[in-house]
Parts: sequence; C-alpha cells; structure tokens
Amino acid sequence: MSETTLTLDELERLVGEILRKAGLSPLHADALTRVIVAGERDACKSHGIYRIEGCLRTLKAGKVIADAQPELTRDGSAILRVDAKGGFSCAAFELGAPVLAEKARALGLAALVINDCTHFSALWPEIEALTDQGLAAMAMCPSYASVAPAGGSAPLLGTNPFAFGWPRRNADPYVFDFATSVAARGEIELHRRAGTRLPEGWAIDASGAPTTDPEAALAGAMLPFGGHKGSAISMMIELLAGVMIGDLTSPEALEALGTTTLVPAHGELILAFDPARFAQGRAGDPMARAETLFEALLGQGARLPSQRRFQARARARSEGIRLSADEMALLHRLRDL
Ligand code: NDP
Ligand code: PYC
Repeated sequence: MSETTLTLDELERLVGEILRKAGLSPLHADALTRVIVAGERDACKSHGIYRIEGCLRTLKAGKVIADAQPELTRDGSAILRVDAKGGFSCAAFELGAPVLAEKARALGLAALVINDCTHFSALWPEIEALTDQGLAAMAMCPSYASVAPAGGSAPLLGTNPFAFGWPRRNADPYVFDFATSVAARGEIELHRRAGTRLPEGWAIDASGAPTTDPEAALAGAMLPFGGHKGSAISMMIELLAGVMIGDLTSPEALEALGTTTLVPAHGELILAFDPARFAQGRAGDPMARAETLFEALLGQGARLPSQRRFQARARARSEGIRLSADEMALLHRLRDL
C-alpha cells in the first residue's frame, strides 16, 4: 500500500488544523498537537494520530471543555496544583511544569498535582520536559477500569501508566514509560483494527477466560504486567494519583464517563527530584555514577528504554514521518469533517 512522507512541520500543521476546526482553543489545540506529533515522530503509534478520533469523540460528547483555562495554585509547600478545569491534561502540564522544575531545584523535590483533566497522552513528553531541566522525575495517573487485578476476573484497575526519567549530561535521558497492564489499551485497539490476534497472556474475556481475540479482550479485561507485582504497582497509582490527590480512581472514572469509548477524566501526579541535592556530594557525582550503571547495562548487550524512541526521533527529523494510505485518509477525513 502506498505511503506518504510528511515533514514534522507538515504533520503539525495538519493535526493543528484538525483540532482547531473541531473547536479546541489554540491553547489546547497546540498542546495536543505537540504530544500527538511527538508520538508519531517517536514511533509510539498507540499515542500518535490514532488518538485524535477519541479526543474528538470526547469533545463532541461534551465530556471535555474545549477552552478550559487551567489554573495554578501554590500553598507555599512542595506541592503545586493545577486545576485543569475539565480540559485536556496537556496544557495543564505545560502550565505547571516550569514552576515544578523551579520548586524542585529550590527544595530538592517537588510534586505537581493535576486535577480534573481529560487524559489520553503518553507520559514521556512530560518526563522529558523535566529531565531537560536536569531533574529526575516520575509521573503516573489512573485511567478507567479496564484491567483485572491479579487473581481477579473483572475490570477494576486502569491501564495506569507509570514513567520515570533520569537526566544525562551528554546523552539522551534514561526514560521509561509503560502501562501497568501487559500492554496499553491502544495496542489492543490497534490489533482489533488490523484484524490480528493478541499475544497470549494479555487479556481475559467477559467470562474471565484467557483470550487472544481483541474484541473479546475489549469486552472483558486486560491483565496487569508481571502478575501480582504489576497489579500492586497499579493499585499504588490508584492510591497516590487518585485517592491521595483528591481525584477519581479508575472505577470512579469509568462510572463518571459511562463508556470506554471516550477519553477518561481524572487526575495526575508528577514528582521531580534534584539528584545533586539528594546526594549532597556523598559517594561522588550522581550523574557520573549513573553513567557507570548505564555503561554496565549496555556492556551486557541490553538496551536502554527509550533508545528505540530516540532512534525513531532522529530518523523522523532527517527523513520525515511515513504514514500509510489509511492514516492519511483518516487525517483528511478528520480535517474535512
Ligand atoms: P511499551 O511496552 O511499548 O514500552 C514500555 C517502555 O519499555 C518504553 O520506555 C520502551 O522504550 C521500553 N522498552 C521496550 N522494550 C524494551 C527493551 N527490550 N529493553 C529496554 N526497554 C524497553 O509501553 P506500553 O505499551 O506499556 O505503553 C505505551 C504508552 O502508553 C506509554 O507511553 C504510556 O504512557 C501510554 N499510556 C497512557 C495511558 C493514559 O492513561 N494516559 C494509559 C496507558 C498507557 P522504547 O519506547 O524505546 O521501546
Ligand atoms: O492506551 O491504555 C491506554 C490509554 C488509556 C487512556 C489513554 N491511553
């Protein structure tokens, strides 16, 4: 099937046009465009242009506020809060991130709480915004109930992404970012569209039996990664980024939305750390010590997480982004709605 190659600027213009025509304010259209194009650029298909339709459906259903003005509040503590006011999370993060970085440098650590946001994006763009400032960072959020806990048989947890980043002086940062389900829900949806079976161990059907059928998986439940270990980490995310920040847990988010066909609203927690402030000169330079670990890992033939992404990014910058005929048709259809 024929492919089209777009430059990053061309894709950005097209995605921006679609989002603005759909009614998003420039603040949100621009912030969403940045993360969606970054997803395509870094070959993260489950959070690239494929997400646009879901965002537009959510907008049309009146479940996200197209021109919400996120509001930042500080109470003098290490905890900053952005109320997204029912808008998408991306602009709320962009408002809070510089203040979070400043606070983490001043205090050694700081937290950014985002409340009342609609959340569809990958977390690594947020992590990289902080590693670019020389900070280590973690981000996490619930989703909506679609994952059965280990030992359970029905959706309770979200796909609850968890991401971590460590800054490096002369190299791309160390960043991992994954769903705490075996795979992101977007991956199941991509299998459904492609008509391909799921790998074993990803999901159970509505009766609780293992399935490799994407339709049955979407009607049933996904499984946590790593059995009881992933299940416990996912529950931690419900507690820290749902209960603790005074926002919705995944079952509550599903109940509020009433469907898994739209993008869920809940909160997000982002933590930033200044490694030098923690180390206080003990045992040497933390940046140099981290490099020793990375070299040892690479020396065994293993790869760093995000290495594939950074390679895809370099390729996209020099060669552009290749989109299939179906993907181009989708973009044109959404633009001409
Ligand atoms: P993947 O399993 O594709 O990747 C997880 C991480 O592991 C990546 O950082 C990846 O780096 C790294 N990795 C993969 N293979 C290796 C390897 N062999 N050696 C070392 N590292 C490796 O991610 P998921 O499918 O679980 O999640 C995809 C995205 O979905 C995430 O960005 C997440 O934030 C997002 N998501 C968002 C949700 C939301 O509610 N907003 C919900 C759930 C997921 P690399 O990319 O370089 O391969
Ligand atoms: O891929 O699981 C997922 C997901 C849910 C919400 C946003 N992404």
